[in-house]
Amino acid sequence: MKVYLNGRFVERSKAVLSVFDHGLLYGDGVFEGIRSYDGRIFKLAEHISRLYESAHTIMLKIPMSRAELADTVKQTVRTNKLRDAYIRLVVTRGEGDLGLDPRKCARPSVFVIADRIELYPKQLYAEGLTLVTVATQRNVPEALNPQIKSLNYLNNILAKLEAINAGFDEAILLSASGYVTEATGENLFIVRDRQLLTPPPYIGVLRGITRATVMGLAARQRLTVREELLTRHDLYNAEECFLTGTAAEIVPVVKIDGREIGAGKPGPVTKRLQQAFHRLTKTEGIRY
Ligand code: PXG
Repeated sequence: MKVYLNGRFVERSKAVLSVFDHGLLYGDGVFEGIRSYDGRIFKLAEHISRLYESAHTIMLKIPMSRAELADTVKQTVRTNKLRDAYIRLVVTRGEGDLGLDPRKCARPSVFVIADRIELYPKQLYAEGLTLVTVATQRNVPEALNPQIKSLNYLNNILAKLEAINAGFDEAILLSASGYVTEATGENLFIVRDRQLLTPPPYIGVLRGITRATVMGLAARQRLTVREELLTRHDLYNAEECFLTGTAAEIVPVVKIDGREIGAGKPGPVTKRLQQAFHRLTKTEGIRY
């Protein structure tokens, strides 16, 4: 495997950063997770834009243009001869001294990894997930806005640990006032009366690229799509529920906190959206 690192392609074992990199010392950096399907990178422009937005907010200047970065991503997948890939794009503050002042870091580090995707077991998509709401609350936007896709994912990891300790694969995080936000790396949707509902970004969820894609597909299937505050009660009494994310795609959810959702198996709306999503991934992406 060859990794792009600061202007060069290097072997995996040589793809190393300094222990003084503030990405490591402070989680000071931003990232994107992208996928390619059958030789096409899905939503590349959207991922690049979101990376630049995250970087802009933390005042991190990415040392290359958007076009150069997009080309680098394509080249990384090509170099590794992958047609179906999971791509990790990371920009860190770079090497500095001890002390969190970002001005001490001379230049950001940029790296791109393209690897095989580890698909979740097929069974999971066929049978659906069992989720649990956890005590760890989602970061409040006023403290650390979830729109910043930063290297600080401890909020999500703490929630994931809680779910694992309780014997579940995935967690649902609530806001400080108890509204539903999202899973640890996926957005959440429910179906009710031909309506597709998902929490609004201001409650503290990432505006997922898969989320936006699914909202578009749903509108084309003449479902009403709305961003709405959701409670746990709303989840328990939904007809269907699913999660969306670059890695997970669309995963049905069949049980939450011991309550069966709908018929307790993946529902028709979820299945139709999964089909439409898979068609789109095969036709829409940027060739490389
Ligand atoms: N919420 C959070 C908190 C995320 O981190 C999503 C929702 C879904 O967004 P997209 O744009 O992917 O539809 C994410 C995405 C990983 C990994 O390696 C995590 C994400 C994406 C890719 C990989 O765990 N998070």
